[in-house]
Amino acid sequence: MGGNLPDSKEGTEIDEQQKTKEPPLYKVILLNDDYTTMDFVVKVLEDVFNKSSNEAKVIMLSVHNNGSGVCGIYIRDIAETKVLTVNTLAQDNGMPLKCVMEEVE
Ligand code: TYC
Repeated sequence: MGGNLPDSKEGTEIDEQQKTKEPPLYKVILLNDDYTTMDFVVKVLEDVFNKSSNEAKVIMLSVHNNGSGVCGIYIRDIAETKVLTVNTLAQDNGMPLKCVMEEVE
């Protein structure tokens, strides 16, 4: 394997690159709406994304002012669980809050 490529020795550079390749990462994004309360969004950021009270308020206000905002970056399984947790919490509490994920470029 990898024998005919110039400047590579079998079992060295190319194999190492394949072995150490990082998994894809996903941004978890909160979307703004007109009805979810600010307190609910802050609590979600604290409880689901482990943000401090201050960080949670800054992120919530950024989403409120800009339409969306990144709450964290995770491997796919973790990102999917965060999105499901937020959307389920929102539904259970009668809030229209939506959370989505997007692969990091
Ligand atoms: N815009 C909402 C309000 O004025 C607050 C809000 C912030 C809603 C962030 C969703 O992701 C959100 N009550």
